Amino acid sequence: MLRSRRGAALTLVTLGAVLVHAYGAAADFTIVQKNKQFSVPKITIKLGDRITFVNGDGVNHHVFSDTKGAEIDLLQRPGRSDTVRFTQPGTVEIECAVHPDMRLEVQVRP
Ligand SMILES: [Cu+2]
Repeated sequence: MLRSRRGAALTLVTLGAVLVHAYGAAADFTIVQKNKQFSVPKITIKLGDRITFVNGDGVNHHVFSDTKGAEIDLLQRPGRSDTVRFTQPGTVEIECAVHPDMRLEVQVRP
């Protein structure tokens, strides 16, 4: 009995360590939409990191991604911010449905 309980506890600790390894060091980044552009054209992050998209313009933006498995759909009035966590490694192409010239490439490293 004691042995199985200890085994269960060890499993929990191991699971916790795996989760901490996956997301514990997650970083937060901010991308601002200003003058109808993303603040950078390209950003490299790690799996589990978050990006907060801030509409710093006086017009609406409709930030979206059709990248499979990493779809985003953010309709943003001026001043609005939304945070997205990236949980799939690879390249995520982000655009604005209102302004076709707005493009952002997010590289998510495993
Ligand atoms: Cu826009």
